Amino acid sequence: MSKKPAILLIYTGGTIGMIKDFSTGALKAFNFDQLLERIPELNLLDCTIATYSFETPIDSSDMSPEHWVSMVTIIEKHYQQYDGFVILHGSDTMSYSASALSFMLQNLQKPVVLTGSQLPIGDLRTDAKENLITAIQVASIQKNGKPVIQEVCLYFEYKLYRGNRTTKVSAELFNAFTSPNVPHLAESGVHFKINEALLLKTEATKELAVFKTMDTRVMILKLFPGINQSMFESILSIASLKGLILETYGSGNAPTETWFLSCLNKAIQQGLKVVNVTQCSGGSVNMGQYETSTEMKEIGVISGKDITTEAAITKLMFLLGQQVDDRNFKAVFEQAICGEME
Ligand code: ASN
Repeated sequence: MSKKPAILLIYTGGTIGMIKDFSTGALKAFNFDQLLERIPELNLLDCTIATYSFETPIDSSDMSPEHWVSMVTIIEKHYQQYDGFVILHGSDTMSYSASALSFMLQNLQKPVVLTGSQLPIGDLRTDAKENLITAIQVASIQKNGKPVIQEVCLYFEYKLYRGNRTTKVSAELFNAFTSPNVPHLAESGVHFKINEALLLKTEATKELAVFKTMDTRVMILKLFPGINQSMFESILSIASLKGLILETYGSGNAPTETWFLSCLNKAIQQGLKVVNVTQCSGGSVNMGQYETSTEMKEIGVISGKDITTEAAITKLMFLLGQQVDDRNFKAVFEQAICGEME
């Protein structure tokens, strides 16, 4: 008889892990050791589940690169022991964490599935149970004794997405995430349908590579009509700033005013890495398509292509952390590492 897949469930916090205290009516984090007691359905799953909880569970608005390092360290430490990893995470910054983890955990041959919920697990109408149960099932899927999913994913409201392609789009709906530029990888209905052609596969000979240095000397700046020269100049001249995600219009367009381009040019000449990402929720940056982006291309702005802002900022932290040298930085950024861009 073949062995049941072993899953490690890592609890970081978020709405999913809260229950109502019936005496006070307030939401509080529940004792994760009692997970199987609270959700007896988990005993019916065809896998074994071990749990690991952050000492202090957090609302994901408090998420930081240090927490990402903790997550990848737990996975690294237990990589051989488990067949799949499920991370319970607040939904607010889940797309940032999924993106960061995809860069920090390379050559994955096992699934890392992030999930959470919009309502606490103790709420009668909760979406937490379905998300949790199916995320564990996803992490347990095997073919010929090997995990089918070998990448960092996000499971929410019946859909499995590539984690670094997602973005949170609703603070209200259960259907809180979308993957604007890449179809979801799988969908849960009466049957669980996987689009195998979309899945990332790692060569079996490659070993897991874990990266733990993220450089946070970065910023995101969203353009808007009326952006003013002195504000723009002061942001670009922050002494410690190493990388900037510039959220531009449409297919990567920006003002053609001289002050804007010369300020950008000066900053790039001084070593600032500037990445052009579109404000649109779908589609790609294509510098040179319009006159309003041609000059940015000429002065060495990096194209973020169809990357999300969440993946762009974490990729920037990651590549700066790896100290990719100046000459190659643009070319390295413009190449996909793990399916985050076209
Ligand atoms: N504020 C919560 C969090 O991100 C929201 C949630 O999990 N639904 O931790």
